[in-house]
Amino acid sequence: MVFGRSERDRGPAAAPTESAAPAEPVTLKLLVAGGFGVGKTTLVGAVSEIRPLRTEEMLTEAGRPYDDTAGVEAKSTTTVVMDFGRITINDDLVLYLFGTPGQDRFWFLWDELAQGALGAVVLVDTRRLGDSFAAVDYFERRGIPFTVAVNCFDGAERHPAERIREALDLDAGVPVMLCDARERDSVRDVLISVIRHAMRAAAAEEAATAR
Ligand SMILES: Nc1nc2c(ncn2[C@@H]2O[C@H](COP(=O)(O)OP(=O)(O)O)[C@@H](O)[C@H]2O)c(=O)[nH]1
Ligand SMILES: [Mg+2]
Repeated sequence: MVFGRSERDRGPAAAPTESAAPAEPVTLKLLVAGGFGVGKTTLVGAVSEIRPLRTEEMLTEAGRPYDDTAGVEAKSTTTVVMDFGRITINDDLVLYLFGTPGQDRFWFLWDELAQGALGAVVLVDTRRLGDSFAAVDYFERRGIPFTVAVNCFDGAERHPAERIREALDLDAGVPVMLCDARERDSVRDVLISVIRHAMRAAAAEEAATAR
């Protein structure tokens, strides 16, 4: 897949430290993952400057046995392939967001989406925490840096970030934030956290290999 970085021909996962042509912003790719109905499509839509490209389909009767809508009764569409959006952080940095499909039967698409990604957001809903285990596991296994963002749904009990960290058995370095996937500034903070975390992880890796 070639998005954003295609014109520059700088290869996948262009690091922000690489010198880009003057006045050309660096483009980075981030993934947005998490369980079904956790707010991925909402998050991408809240920050995207372009009309988010969505491949939503009405949940069909045929899909019902597979699409676990328990607890998300209001949800009538599902993202079949992915959400796609863009946000300009500043003159030097543009992010492309890819929302991963939430349903288990689309796991085969993840490896394709993950190519060249700098990092990821794992969105969680505290009422259905287990639904995001698979996403945490996926990024841990592949060494892709991620921030866990708790989407604070109305009516959901608020838990301190440390409780979420314990429940998801996260490494101490993984940032955990509370957010509102509908709010642009809130989502922006989460995305900046992913970038900072990914840069720290890259620096730590570099230091380790230099030893
Ligand atoms: N109250 C509230 N509702 C939300 C929030 N984020 C998403 N929703 C709603 O939850 C439902 C599922 O969100 P969606 O973005 O489609 O989830 P996805 O399956 O992860 O893409 C939709 O009806 C959203 O409007 C939030 O932060 N607060
Ligand atoms: Mg969706």
